[in-house]
Amino acid sequence: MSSISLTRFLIEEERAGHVNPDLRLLIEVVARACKSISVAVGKGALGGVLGDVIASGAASINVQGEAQKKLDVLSNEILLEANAWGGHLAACASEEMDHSQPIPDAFPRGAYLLLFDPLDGSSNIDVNVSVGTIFSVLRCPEGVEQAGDEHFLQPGREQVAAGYCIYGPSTMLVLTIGHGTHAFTLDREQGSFVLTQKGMRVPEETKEFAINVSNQRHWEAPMQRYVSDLLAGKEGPRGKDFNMRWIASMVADVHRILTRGGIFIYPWDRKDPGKAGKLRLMYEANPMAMLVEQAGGAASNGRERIMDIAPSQLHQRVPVFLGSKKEVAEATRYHLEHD
Ligand code: AHM
Ligand code: MG
Repeated sequence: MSSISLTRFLIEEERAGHVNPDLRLLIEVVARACKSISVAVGKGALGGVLGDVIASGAASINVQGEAQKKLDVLSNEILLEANAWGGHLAACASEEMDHSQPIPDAFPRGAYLLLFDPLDGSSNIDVNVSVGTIFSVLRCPEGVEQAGDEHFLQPGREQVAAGYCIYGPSTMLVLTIGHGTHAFTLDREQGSFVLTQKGMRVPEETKEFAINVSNQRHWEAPMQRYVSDLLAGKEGPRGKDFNMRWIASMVADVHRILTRGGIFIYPWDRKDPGKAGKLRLMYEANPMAMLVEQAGGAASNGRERIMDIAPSQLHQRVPVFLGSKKEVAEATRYHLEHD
């Protein structure tokens, strides 16, 4: 059978009533922007894009309090520029920008809101390890003339599409429009994404976990107990040995989990209690939660379903437990039993 491009896949989904032309166009534009980011990432040192952004002799710090990489800024610009003129969006919000940005007056405004982490895992860029772009699409509430931050504050279950693009040995786009999670691989010669896995499934059980264990002393009690039971292996209460992986690029860790199962955890920790963990609800946790749930997995903050959390701030942080359904339920049980 001939290969199925992203364009053909989306047109067939439109015929099936799963997507409308505006959302289809939006996804195509995001995919096109990801191809440009993939080219920039792929050039590495030859493109002069590695390292931090330096302004007035010091590293430039973003709204998250983190040093910005040149590729963070470039990827953000690529996504904003690509999405400005299509007429399908009302506004964009990004990990790299303090506030959401409405579509410029020069262009027509559409019905959707786009959120993105333009280059997730960017601490890995300079060491040539996989990074990625994460995105989430919401509907702009009806009757809103000029969308602002408050219009983005919708629970994750309201997402109409979510995905990521991983820039690894191959570039892959993993997408959901609420009818399964599907993977496309970039054919670099043709310049198009080709469907390579329809209906990804996360195995319900796992023997693999992903966590930055260097933070262990800062975790709360049920988290300490959960991980020490995993580490106890066959001899412990879990009765089996677990393996551990941590890439420190959420996109790459989640991609592994969508491919072969596992649990990914970035828990709440005491280091910075006000921040509730490191990862951001709106453009990291929610889109990954939708992708994982659509593949038969689960996503929790340790107590409740991530996609049921009502956000109060655009850059809000949240503890994240996602992946194999039974293991996420197990980690959640440790927390609920403790409360
Ligand atoms: P970023 O969006 O600034 O790149 O931060 C998010 C990343 C995730 O991709 C990854 O899971 C996590 O930070 C790694 O954190 P740590 O450095 O604590 O291992
Ligand atoms: Mg990120």
